Amino acid sequence: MKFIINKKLAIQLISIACVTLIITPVCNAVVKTDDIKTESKKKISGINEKIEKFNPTNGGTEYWALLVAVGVYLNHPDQNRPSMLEAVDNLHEVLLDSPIWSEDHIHVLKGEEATMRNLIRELIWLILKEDKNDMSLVYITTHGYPLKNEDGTPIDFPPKDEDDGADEALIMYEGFEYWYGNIWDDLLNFFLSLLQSQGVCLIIDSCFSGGFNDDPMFTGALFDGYTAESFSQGFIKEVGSQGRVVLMSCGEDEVSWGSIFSGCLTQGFWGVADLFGNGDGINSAEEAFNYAEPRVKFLSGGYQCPTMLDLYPGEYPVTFS
Ligand SMILES: [Ca+2]
Ligand SMILES: [Ca+2]
Ligand SMILES: [Ca+2]
Ligand SMILES: [Ca+2]
Repeated sequence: MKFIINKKLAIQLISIACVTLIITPVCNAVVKTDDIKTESKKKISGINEKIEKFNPTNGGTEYWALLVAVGVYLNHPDQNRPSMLEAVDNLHEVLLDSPIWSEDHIHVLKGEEATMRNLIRELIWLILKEDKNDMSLVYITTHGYPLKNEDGTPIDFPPKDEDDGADEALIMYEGFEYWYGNIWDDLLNFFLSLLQSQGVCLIIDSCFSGGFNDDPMFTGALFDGYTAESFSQGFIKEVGSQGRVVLMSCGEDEVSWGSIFSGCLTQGFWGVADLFGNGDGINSAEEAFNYAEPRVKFLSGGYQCPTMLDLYPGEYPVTFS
């Protein structure tokens, strides 16, 4: 089991262990964790087999990631959130600790570089790189908000898909200055739907992130008669049937506090998710969410309830313990 970590992660893990002791409804939580660790170690012999199965150089499955943290905002320093920049670095580091990830398959966009223009450019990079036996992960953390007119009425751009009448948007570096500096859920979904990957994991840590629970496009009745090609004018190849899992830091009508959700997920991907999960040596997106959800609720005093849309068959592997 790969337990090479930096001090920051060690501190976070210790913190989460303390929280676990508080909120786990059993008094022998430490003993239980040790037992799970022992059990998990026994399975290390089988880990090579699993790595082989997901090995990019073996089965042709490559793992691609686009990690985005805005965290600073043009002419609006009061909105800056340094924790977002730390969160993306920690996630990046944890992914690289796992043998299925390589540096040249991960692009990180952060701070002043995290403009709308660069986001689109990087999404196109991802679309051009991946293919249908690959896995793609997109992580975005920034401020979020529901789209509204000046008079406060909600805006739902086509497709009209909002029960609450408002699409959700994410603020990029220039987004507090220029409305076109932001990306809304339909547009992000459009780009993600162009991915051929067999598995797509989208993680959003922002206020109102629960609104990013959209089904992939080009598969529902709404788009019958259309193909990705007719939208993109030949820009992209065919779109495969995509299994998607979306991890969102809160509900559609809630705010997110700090980077609690990102921190818990990253601890999960570091190895804790599988310890609290099925112990098969793989930290899946679903396990990381199940680990993070109660802890985020607790740490936010119940005001932040993470949500998940799981359209991925089985569990989406993110890292190996
Ligand atoms: Ca919409
Ligand atoms: Ca909405
Ligand atoms: Ca939405
Ligand atoms: Ca697992």
